[in-house]
Amino acid sequence: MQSPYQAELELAKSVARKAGEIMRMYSSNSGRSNNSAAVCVKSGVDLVTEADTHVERVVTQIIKNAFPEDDIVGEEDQVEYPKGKQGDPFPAGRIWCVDPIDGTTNFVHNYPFVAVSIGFMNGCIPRVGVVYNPFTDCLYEAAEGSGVGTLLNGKPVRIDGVAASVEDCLLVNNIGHCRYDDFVDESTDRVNKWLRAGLRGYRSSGSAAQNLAHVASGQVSCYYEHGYGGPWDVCAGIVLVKEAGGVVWDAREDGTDLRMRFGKGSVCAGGKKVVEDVLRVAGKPKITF
Ligand code: LIP
Repeated sequence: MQSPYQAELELAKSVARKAGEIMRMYSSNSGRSNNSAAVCVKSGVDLVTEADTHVERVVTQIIKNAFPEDDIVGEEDQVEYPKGKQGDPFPAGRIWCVDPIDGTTNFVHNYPFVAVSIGFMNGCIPRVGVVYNPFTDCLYEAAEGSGVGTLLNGKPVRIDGVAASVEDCLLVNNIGHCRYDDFVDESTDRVNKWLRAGLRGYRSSGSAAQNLAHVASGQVSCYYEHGYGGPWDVCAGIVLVKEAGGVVWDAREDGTDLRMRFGKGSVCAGGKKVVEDVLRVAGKPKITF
């Protein structure tokens, strides 16, 4: 069986590998512990490098050449794209959602949780996802209706099918870029609650796309983030997790699939049972974006 989105999947994979070459080039040019890409601060602790904009330019050009009618949303704003305010739903057409370097802070520090994330959605639903980490050479791919689920370097993977509660859960939780008091307090209170409930293991990686890929392949049991940066962080990963047997819910609502919206969002992904328990222990977030 072939996915109805096979052409988009093939393009996403080749684009991701090209993006990876560029990322490695910036990284290997450096003799220092930090890589050679010039760094700018977008806001607060949110960084962007010349490598992010370079990768996004190349990726969007290749997609535009292959599918000239499609829209593209890229984190670094290199192209014309559908725009919306925080929380607005996406338009329903064919839209590519690209994060050229997810985990930019990690990239700057040569910390290897870094990935390019290429998602494709149609009718507001993510249909194709490719996440590629060029430093570990791991390529995760999935396309709706392919019949083969999620693949890691060509081999099928599944979510952690064992974890059912926080006590047997390896949880990855990013805290994002907000640094105001209420946000920091709410984020650390949540960590306290999980730990007091006997959480097996707590990790924080700095890359949403990498986290979703790790959930899809069962390398972590669950990923929670209240305040991820934007739809490009999660679009591809949603497909990876769902095709691997998991759920990707909006952490602000019970049992609701994460919808593709502009701006920051809130996510909890993993096997259904463990997601329910992680959300139960965390309680509802109060901060709104
Ligand atoms: C980052 C995410 C991370 C999240 C940050 C940010 P960037 O993306 O991957 O999970 O915590 O808020 O969105 O900025 O490195 O592409």
